[in-house]
Amino acid sequence: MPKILILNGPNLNLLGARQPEIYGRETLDDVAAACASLGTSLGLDTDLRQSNHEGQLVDWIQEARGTAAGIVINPGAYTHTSIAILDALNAFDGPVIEVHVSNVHRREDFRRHSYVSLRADGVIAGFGTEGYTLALRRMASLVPGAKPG
Ligand code: CA2
Repeated sequence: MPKILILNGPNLNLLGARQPEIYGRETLDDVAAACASLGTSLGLDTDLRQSNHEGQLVDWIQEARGTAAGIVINPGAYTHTSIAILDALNAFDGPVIEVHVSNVHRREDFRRHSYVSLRADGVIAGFGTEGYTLALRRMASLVPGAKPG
């Protein structure tokens, strides 16, 4: 089955633990389980990872060349700062979907700019953690060998 790498940046390990009014009550483990289950019905293997370190995220994106068919990424605050993550994504050939749990356009101005959006094939924001499964459904339409619903 084609593999989709689901990457998460800094502080997203705190999902479900703090600020539920912004980020909801689901944990990243809940997201991983929901993606794995949906992935099975879509014919996609999923691999969800989180790191607080920019270089680790860059390493995983580089590793995805040749091992993953697509990347779903919530880069956390690196969304707004990281040219390194943008460069790494530009070296990846498959589809890239950017996810934000919160509606970044209804928050501080600095959250409205995303380096990653310069590369992303699509952006999902403000749908809570459901954004990850929505991204996976879109991946099933974009990746050869999947079973779109
Ligand atoms: O809305 C998103 O998904 C963000 O990518 C989350 C980032 C933020 O810097 C982006 O602007 C938008 C922050 C992730 C922090 O996650 C937490 C989750 C629960 C509690 C505290 C932080």
